[in-house]
Amino acid sequence: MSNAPDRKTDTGLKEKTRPKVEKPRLYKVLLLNDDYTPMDFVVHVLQRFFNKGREEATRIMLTVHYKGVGVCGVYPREVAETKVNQVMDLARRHEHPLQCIMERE
Ligand code: TYC
Repeated sequence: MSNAPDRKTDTGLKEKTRPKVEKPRLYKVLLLNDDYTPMDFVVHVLQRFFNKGREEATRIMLTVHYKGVGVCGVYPREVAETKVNQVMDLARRHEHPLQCIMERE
């Protein structure tokens, strides 16, 4: 919010144009419900790729199961893309129809 020099990024050098430090645009990674992917598999995915503990992973899985969609996490674009690809790849290899998508915050 403040325009004061940032303690961590100010180089102390005199510059005519300040180097622009862009805050990365963030993307939500979402899981979509389906009728066939086993609940245990979804919990495993949330633990493995989204660093959730068993309890939170189960809570997110049940949100998706009952509401149709749920947020796994929020990340910069490349990180979100990697996670979507990891989930889709594992689901494909296990022949589950699980869908994982990303959406601008
Ligand atoms: N609806 C699935 C079932 O009853 C479980 C499920 C949860 C599937 C979340 C996908 O993203 C999902 N086995």
